[in-house]
Amino acid sequence: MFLNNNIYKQIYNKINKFETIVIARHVGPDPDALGSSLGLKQIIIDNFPNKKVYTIGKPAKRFKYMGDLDILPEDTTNDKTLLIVTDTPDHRRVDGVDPRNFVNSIKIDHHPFIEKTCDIEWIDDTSSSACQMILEFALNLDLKLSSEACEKLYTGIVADTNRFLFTYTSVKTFILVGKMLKKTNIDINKVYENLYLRSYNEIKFQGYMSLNFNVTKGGVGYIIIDDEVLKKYDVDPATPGNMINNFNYIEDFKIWLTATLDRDLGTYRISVRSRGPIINKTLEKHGGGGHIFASGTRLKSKEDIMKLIDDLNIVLMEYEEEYDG
Ligand SMILES: [Mn+2]
Repeated sequence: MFLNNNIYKQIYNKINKFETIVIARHVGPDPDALGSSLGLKQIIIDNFPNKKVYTIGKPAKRFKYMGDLDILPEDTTNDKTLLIVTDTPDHRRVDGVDPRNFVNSIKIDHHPFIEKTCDIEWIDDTSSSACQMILEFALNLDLKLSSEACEKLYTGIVADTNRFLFTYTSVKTFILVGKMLKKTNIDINKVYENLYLRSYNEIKFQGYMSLNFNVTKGGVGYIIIDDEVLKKYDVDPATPGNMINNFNYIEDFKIWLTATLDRDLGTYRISVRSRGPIINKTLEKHGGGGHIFASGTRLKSKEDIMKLIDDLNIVLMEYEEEYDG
């Protein structure tokens, strides 16, 4: 059920040794990135009240309820600081620091391995979320778990598993969450309200998306959204990508994507999901990456988007051939 104690103890001993700890996660944070970094900070503070812990990275307005982020004091020196990176497989995507500049660093991540960036790495791509790994770590070492920490971790687990729906949801997920709920009295309804309360505008926009998906012959569903549409429905460029899981279990889509123009950055934000074919390798070829069934990237033009769709069509065709054979 659990790993050999080694990795938990290794991480614990490192945390124990340092007075100043910086926790970072990926750019464009989601609830798992925020929950794992802020939840780990809370666990460290609850168990080591004298340590200074900073959770860094650009905040996301949408997830403000998850907690405030810190600004790194200017006198922080890399050799006297322990860096912990959660939910991020490579140095490029770490928000706010370059992990390669730290002598002492730990990575806790559930993405497929891309590169070694930290001194100690705990990677488990069978884990539903980085938050699940933080919970596993804390429960296994019998650390003090406050409801404040657990609310953050539960939020990340629920978000990354899409309410325990995705295939990464395992017996281990349920056991860890069960133990956590037994130990603390977190208000799960509050978590759901924070995660799922939305404006009627967003629902109207979802209606627009439902009516405007294109489907390739092979079965790749896609929608390209320009900024006039975003303005019309008063939603931001992150919204379509955040809504992509609402288009799961549609018979006609085996792979589906949203491409949204982010006028400020001058690029399209691409989010892709799959109900079978492995897509992260294809997204890596197009400058992005992620999980085997959930990936993303940024692309410059509609031509680049169509090239990606062509590649996804091929992936889907190969998958169907294998499946039929
Ligand atoms: Mn995650």
